[in-house]
Amino acid sequence: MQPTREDRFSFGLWTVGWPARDPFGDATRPALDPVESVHRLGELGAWGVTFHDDDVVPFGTPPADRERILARFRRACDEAGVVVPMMTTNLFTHPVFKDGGFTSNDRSVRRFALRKVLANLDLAASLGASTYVFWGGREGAEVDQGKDIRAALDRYREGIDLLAAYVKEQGYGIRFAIEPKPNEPRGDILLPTLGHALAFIAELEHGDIVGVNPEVGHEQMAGLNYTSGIAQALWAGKLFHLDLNGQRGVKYDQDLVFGHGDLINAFSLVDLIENGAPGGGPAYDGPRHFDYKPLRTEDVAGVWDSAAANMRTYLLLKERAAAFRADPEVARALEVSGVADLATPTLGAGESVADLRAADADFDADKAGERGYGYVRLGQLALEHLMGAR
Ligand SMILES: [Mn+2]
Repeated sequence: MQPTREDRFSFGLWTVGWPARDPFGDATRPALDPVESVHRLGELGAWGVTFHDDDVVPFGTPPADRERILARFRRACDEAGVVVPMMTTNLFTHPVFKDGGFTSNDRSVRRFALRKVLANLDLAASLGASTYVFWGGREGAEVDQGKDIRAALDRYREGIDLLAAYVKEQGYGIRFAIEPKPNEPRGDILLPTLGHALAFIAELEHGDIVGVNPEVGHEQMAGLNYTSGIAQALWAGKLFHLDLNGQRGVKYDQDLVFGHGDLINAFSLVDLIENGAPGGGPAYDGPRHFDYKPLRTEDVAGVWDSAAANMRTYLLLKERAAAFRADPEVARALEVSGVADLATPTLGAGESVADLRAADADFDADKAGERGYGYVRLGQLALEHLMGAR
């Protein structure tokens, strides 16, 4: 179960680097040097690190210091054999962003936010990142009367389209991934779910290079099925990145270790992305990115234990999912449930509405209604493989 670079595991520097300050208490751990985090993650078997601009170069750093900090960081990545597959912007910590970045009611703030992203896009391209994430944690409101949501979506679209056009002009080869979240830190956040984000992307001028970065906990905070949402993102050709973690039900954003929440859903997720391509094999070949927080109760040794736990859980689920797929009893149960039958188009080739109306005269609704679909048996087989009982 030793992770390798081929597993494409990546971590946000803000995850292991979180000093565990929360709204009720002070930091319980020292701040980590990003250079140390790069080395430690590389030793644990991670393939990549990701970061917000301010995670590596603190907000307001003078240009000369910025270059020195970045040179040291690049050297650490080279030495550790770790790549930077994704980058993002912090448009939420500084007080200037309290009413949002792209959708602040203050136009001067919106213009500043765009300049901050532009600068970091240049850095992302120079570090070889191929994905740029947009999590709009402050793009939202608490007071319905205080935010014109239609105007906010106009400004959101204006911002994303401007930045996407810039990336195309520069030939950076970067794709954008929008990360939905229903609430926290704002009372209500724009693009609260994966579905809202997909609908927004369809309205963009440069939507061809814009997809989604769904996070386990964020969808589950809205009571939604993460695996099902990921399947729709794949169906739409928009799964550009994903954030793995754990969440236990509809409550604040827990950012638990992957699998330390809804484990059954984590199992179906790994099965989908590893084995869900038509005919089998991985349905998603992008980074397996962990966006979690080591518990506030952990010391620095516990931070690295928790980082390793994410990867180990993923690999165990991958192994269990392979066993599930290889089990002949599972194959029989899938057949009883008619899972593969859903791939057959409902109308035959060339069949018209008139043909449809005329056909199946002997269809007996009462008889068809008697069929059992055997889903409980299928679910139990999945559970037993997950538990190592088969
Ligand atoms: Mn989260």
